[in-house]
Amino acid sequence: MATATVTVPASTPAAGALRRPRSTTGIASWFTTVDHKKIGLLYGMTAILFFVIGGVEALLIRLQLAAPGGNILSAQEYNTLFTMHGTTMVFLVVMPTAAAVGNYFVPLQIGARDVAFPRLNAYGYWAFLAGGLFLYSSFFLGGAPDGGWFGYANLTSDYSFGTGIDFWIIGLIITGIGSLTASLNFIVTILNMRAPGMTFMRMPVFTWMILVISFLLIGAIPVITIGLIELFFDRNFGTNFFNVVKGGDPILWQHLFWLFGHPEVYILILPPMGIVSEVLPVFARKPLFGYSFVVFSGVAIGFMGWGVWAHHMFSVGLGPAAVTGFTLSTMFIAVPTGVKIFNWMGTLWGGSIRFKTPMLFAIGFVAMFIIGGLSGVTHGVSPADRQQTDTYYVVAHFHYVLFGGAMFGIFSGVYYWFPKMFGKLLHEGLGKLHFWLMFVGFNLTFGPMHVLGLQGQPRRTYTYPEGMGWDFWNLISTIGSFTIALSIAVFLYNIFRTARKGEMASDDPWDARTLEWSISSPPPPHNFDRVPMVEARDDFWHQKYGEDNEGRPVARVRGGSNGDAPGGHDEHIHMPSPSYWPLVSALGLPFIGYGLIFHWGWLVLAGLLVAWGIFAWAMEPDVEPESEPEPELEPELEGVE
Ligand code: HEM
Ligand SMILES: [Cu+2]
Repeated sequence: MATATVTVPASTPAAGALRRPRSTTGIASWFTTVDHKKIGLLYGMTAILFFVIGGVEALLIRLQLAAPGGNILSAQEYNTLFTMHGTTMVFLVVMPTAAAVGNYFVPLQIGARDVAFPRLNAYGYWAFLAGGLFLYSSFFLGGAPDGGWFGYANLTSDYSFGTGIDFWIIGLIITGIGSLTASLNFIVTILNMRAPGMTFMRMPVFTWMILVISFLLIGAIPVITIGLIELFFDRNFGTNFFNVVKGGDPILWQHLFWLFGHPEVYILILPPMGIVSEVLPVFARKPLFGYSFVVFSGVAIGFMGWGVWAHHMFSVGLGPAAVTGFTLSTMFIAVPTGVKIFNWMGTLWGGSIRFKTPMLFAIGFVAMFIIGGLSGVTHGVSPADRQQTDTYYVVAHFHYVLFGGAMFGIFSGVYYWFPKMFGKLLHEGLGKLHFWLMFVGFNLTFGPMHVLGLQGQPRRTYTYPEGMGWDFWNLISTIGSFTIALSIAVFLYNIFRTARKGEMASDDPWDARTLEWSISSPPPPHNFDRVPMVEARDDFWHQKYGEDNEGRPVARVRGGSNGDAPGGHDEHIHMPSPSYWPLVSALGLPFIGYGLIFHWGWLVLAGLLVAWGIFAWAMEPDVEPESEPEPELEPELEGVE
């Protein structure tokens, strides 16, 4: 096997810059990695941790509401818990999960060796982690935020005390920096680093959805960041953006938040929709029905999602013209969503379906999302929304789309891609147990909330009196939430058991369709020994199967995966090198935050720290990681590290 030759750029390290770490193995390598696969795993593990934390917060809320007159939590504790639960699930679980799966699989799906900006990619992860830890440090530094996940001003400006809301503001700004850098990376990678022949209309749907949400993030994060900065100024520097007494306008905050917030819900749901569009064809053994319709309805949702934000404000008095306009735009956006659902049904229709765990979660996604979508349409009818807004009917709606939708889709992806990432299959029996416990638990938790909401139970209210007729369904809902918890325990046990004694997986255990299955499980650090030449949509499927006269797949004779591919290795394989500086630079962000909230000294220190990291990052030389075969260097370069 020919060894790859690698040229080392003739730059010499700047004085004072740390020599770049070379090792890509061992614990330390996780802090310096710029490998998209490892960064994907870091995002994934962190998101699972925050999911468990957000889940425990939800269980405490449900315990408090299990019966009238609950006294497990005080009103203040209850406010803090639903604020942290909602904020955690949205910003620290569902959003980073898209970054996790996107980081690991987008380069593999388009035939690339890494993302366009590997160090910026690492920086994005560390900024996300720094923002999450910063937010949670508020529990130990004066109290966590209590103003709800959408932090309406003036509640969060004039009527909230302590520093909790400041932590919420700065924490979201820091995670926002992480989201922006990740999005920039995805856009440049997907537009510039596709393998030859990987045209846009051959790109897997999941990669398409990551492209759409990356543009949504580039548009939406600045909007919320402006609002957050204005809110911080109102709280700390005496400005009056939202102070109506001084000529400000609290409704401005709502416009800013939901102009971000509604595209945000598509940022949450489009990646799981992309995952489901990958899983359904594989387990129905049929190509995705209406591929281009699924892709372009996602793009359409990306555009239309900017025109509906005020449907969250039907009750604030925008006036009949505005309310009518947003009612219509909200109805219209149901159309591209519906198109996707019918195309998924079309994919299942007539397929030879294998009910493996990834497929169960994908079908669960479609079913639960339809329920969430339909209640969403009822919210769009503005007079009806007057009855529904701020009640448990709304809580039911967004859990059907964000849990029944997003989380079910995410779990489908975990069971589907786990063997590719780790070379082992999650236990199928435990997977099915996880699915059914979660499916039943989920519907027991959130189904009754539709009834409670229409019976008038308000959200965000820490207790309720007897005699309201809400007791039975609240108890059922709480039992349901603990059933969900049990299902998650089964899932975590499955991971633990598989790590210890799981069944080994082949490179293509599901007989799948896309490029990531054409290489080994787990993939080598450089992904592809030879950059693939793509000739069709579902290229890997067409590498494996031709068609007989009736269009039925006929297996082709092929070599093994990757290394056995005809033609072996590419001559030259350049891989990005590990670096400390993304971590160091990101670490400075929370210090700035603490400096702003408590003391100016901190700010100076943190500023220095950040500045230093970026300088060294820019100046550090480009060297090859240790894992690469030793290059035959040109003699005159000997001894230059
Ligand atoms: C693990 C199971 C879960 C349970 C039992 C649960 C339960 C609840 C409950 C009872 C509330 C309402 C609190 C109130 O208004 O009084 C709530 C709020 C919320 N939940 Fe969940 N939830 C779960 C998972 C999720 C997931 C996966 C998401 C996904 C993004 C999510 C997002 C939210 C949001 C955004 C709020 C609104 C918080 C606020 O009002 O500020 N939840 N949850
Ligand atoms: Cu909305």
